[in-house]
Amino acid sequence: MDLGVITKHSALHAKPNGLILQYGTAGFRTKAEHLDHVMFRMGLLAVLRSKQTKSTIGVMVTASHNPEEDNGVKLVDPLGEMLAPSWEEHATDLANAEEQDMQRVLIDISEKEAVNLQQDAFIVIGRDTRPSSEKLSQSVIDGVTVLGAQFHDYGLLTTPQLHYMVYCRNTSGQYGKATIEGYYQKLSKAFVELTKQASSSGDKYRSLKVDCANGIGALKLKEMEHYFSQGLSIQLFNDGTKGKLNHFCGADFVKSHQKPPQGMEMKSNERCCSFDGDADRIVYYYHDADGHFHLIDGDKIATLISSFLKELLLEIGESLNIGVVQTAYANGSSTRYLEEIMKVPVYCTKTGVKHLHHKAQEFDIGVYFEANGHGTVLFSKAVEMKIKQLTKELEEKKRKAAKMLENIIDLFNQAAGDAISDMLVIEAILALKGLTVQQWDALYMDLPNRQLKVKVADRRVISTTDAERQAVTPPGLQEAINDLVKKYKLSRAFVRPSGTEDVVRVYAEADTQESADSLALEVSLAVFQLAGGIGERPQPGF
Ligand code: NG1
Ligand code: ZN
Repeated sequence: MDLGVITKHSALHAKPNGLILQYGTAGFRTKAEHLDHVMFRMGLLAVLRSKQTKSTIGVMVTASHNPEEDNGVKLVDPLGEMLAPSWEEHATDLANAEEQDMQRVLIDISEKEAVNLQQDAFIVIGRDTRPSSEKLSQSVIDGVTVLGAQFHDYGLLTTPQLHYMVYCRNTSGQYGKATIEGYYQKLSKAFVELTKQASSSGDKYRSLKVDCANGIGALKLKEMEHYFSQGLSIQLFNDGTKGKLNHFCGADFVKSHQKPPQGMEMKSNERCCSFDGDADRIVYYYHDADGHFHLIDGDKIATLISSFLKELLLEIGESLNIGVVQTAYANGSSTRYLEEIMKVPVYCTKTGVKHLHHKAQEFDIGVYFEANGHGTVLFSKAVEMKIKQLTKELEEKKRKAAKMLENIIDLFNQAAGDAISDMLVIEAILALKGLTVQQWDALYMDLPNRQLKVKVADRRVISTTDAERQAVTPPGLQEAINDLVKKYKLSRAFVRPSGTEDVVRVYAEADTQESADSLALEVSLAVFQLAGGIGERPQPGF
């Protein structure tokens, strides 16, 4: 390491005095104008991680569903996974080091992690469509080159596409080609093969309306559309030509407001979906004939997918170990349906896909989705090999099912939750089963629920256990929640500090919307009182 050169370049990406940031659930995220030094330093850190793992490391510049003014950055580990926890700490230390301490922190990390500085390093970089992203990704590149590493800048990519590139490069092309065409070809080939099997009982003409949150998803779907147009026709809305990123649109808006995005023309019973700003989340929805809005969230996506996978496994006569992973935000009805009706084991982890991803790896087939629509399905290597084998061995009918499974394995992004890949799987399953969006929705009825945010002086006063379903501190809070929950039917509530916003999140569900709203408000007031609320007290009316 040429420390002199690093110091000189670092001064061009000076850290604002006193600014402290945390590598959170999804990397660093804040106002774009505060992130230049973080980008430079994450470029440096990515190089160290690459040298240590002797693998390609990814750096993605995005703030997902946050407002356009924000930005963020996260590192992608060798198999397309989120950064290892010890390195998240290094990221936080490095981002927060004052200018004069930066060198020492870099050396400390290298020593602690036994990084061989002579080792070659390779970094791949992607960015979303935010106005600030191009310049910020240049700062990442500055950090990478100062440490003498090689890199490839993919430019505009969805977050899951960058994960895909990292995964491909570290498996010597076995997973797929590490190019944008490679991604399009792999997914659309599997999709077209899969949907060819659909009988004519389904909708003859498969079409879907997609709200792209005015983000990167629009660009990439436009590029990809003609690869899969045989199986599906899509109509894009909020494609970034007019509106602002994530503003009154996108998966996060639709899920949290439980209403359609602006800028989308919905007719009754038409199947619609929304991506978020970096296209790693997807939710579906429709208006019924009475004009009522129906949301089909990540839980119902997981249910559709796991029931289809179970059917295929039954068909080929394989009893593989399949598990569904959720978080505390999963609707109670979905958990009950999966466990009691479908007889699939369900596991709950802490919020944040890295926790779900990790748990899902324990199964032959691990289906994981956050309620907000972020998820995928992981297949163990052994299962993948076995299915490949079965496509050659079995008798006709079974072979067909095995072939479908093989296509599904190819279609799911094994490196990360991916709105494009999830959309294609869902569309294929609906076509194969001849299901309408209403029939899918009718699998079970969601329990009415409400999510609220409470501002407190320091959200770290709240600590939790049992996959965030119980508050350990501050004292008395869990008891208060327990008492409130008892007042309502089919009720459940929990609170946790957000990993991406400076707020405490409150979740409540109950038998009616009024009860869920009222429980959420009462729990918010308890948080406000017992956890140091600031500003206005939580008020009724959402
Ligand atoms: P936080 O802010 O920690 O609740 C949110 C989402 C997560 C995850 C991350 C990363 C909810 C309730 N929380 O985390 O599920 O997606 O953002 O983007 O949806
Ligand atoms: Zn996202």
